[in-house]
Amino acid sequence: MSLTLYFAGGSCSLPALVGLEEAGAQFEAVRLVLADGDQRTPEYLAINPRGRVPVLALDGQTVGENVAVLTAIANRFPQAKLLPFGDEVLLGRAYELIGWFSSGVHVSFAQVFRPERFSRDESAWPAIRAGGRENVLAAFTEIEQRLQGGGPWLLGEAFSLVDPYALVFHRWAPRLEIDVSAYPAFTAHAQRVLARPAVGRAVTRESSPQRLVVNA
Ligand SMILES: N[C@@H](CCC(=O)N[C@@H](CS)C(=O)NCC(=O)O)C(=O)O
Repeated sequence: MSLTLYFAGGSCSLPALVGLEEAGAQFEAVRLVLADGDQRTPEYLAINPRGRVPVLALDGQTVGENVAVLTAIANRFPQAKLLPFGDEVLLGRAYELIGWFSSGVHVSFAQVFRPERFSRDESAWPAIRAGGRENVLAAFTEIEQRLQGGGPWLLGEAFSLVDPYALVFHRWAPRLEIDVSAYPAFTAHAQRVLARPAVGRAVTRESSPQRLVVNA
């Protein structure tokens, strides 16, 4: 069964890339450059009409959205223990966090990065941005408190794909001029995630030359 991950550097596709690297999977990694609009090309819109990453193709059958992509990867490689299948409380917590990251924390960042998605009225954008930033700060406080209450990983003793997903937001903090030193447990967690060899390989892939061929 062939596996292809469509991803972009610095984006929310990082946990999917980490999952494949943690599992030692054989896969093709196709890098998009969002700043160049690769996600809006007809070639990519045929893969994901929403024009977003990540997308995982399993034998050419595509799955989008982090919650689904991460589930598919964890399910494919059970020996890698990427999600705590078999422990209903921990699994519930994993999906609670993945759901919140995808539909809450990510959306708060989008309010700051892409206010035009929330209102066509440009005069509303400063308020949308300000509200998004406040929501991100509240989310960082919650993540900080969770990690101070128990660790070293977000689900406790065991690493899971929730951890590199949280790293995505820590990496975006400077773009909102958030001082991460105010979140010491979250910052230590980000460093712990980055120290994993598989995460190092995923980060290296983020700047690999291979990319979706546009207008070739
Ligand atoms: N809800 C989606 C969000 C995916 C998403 O927005 N991805 C961003 C990268 S972080 C993207 O592809 N952006 C391209 C664009 O907005 O044009 C998920 O969790 O997978």
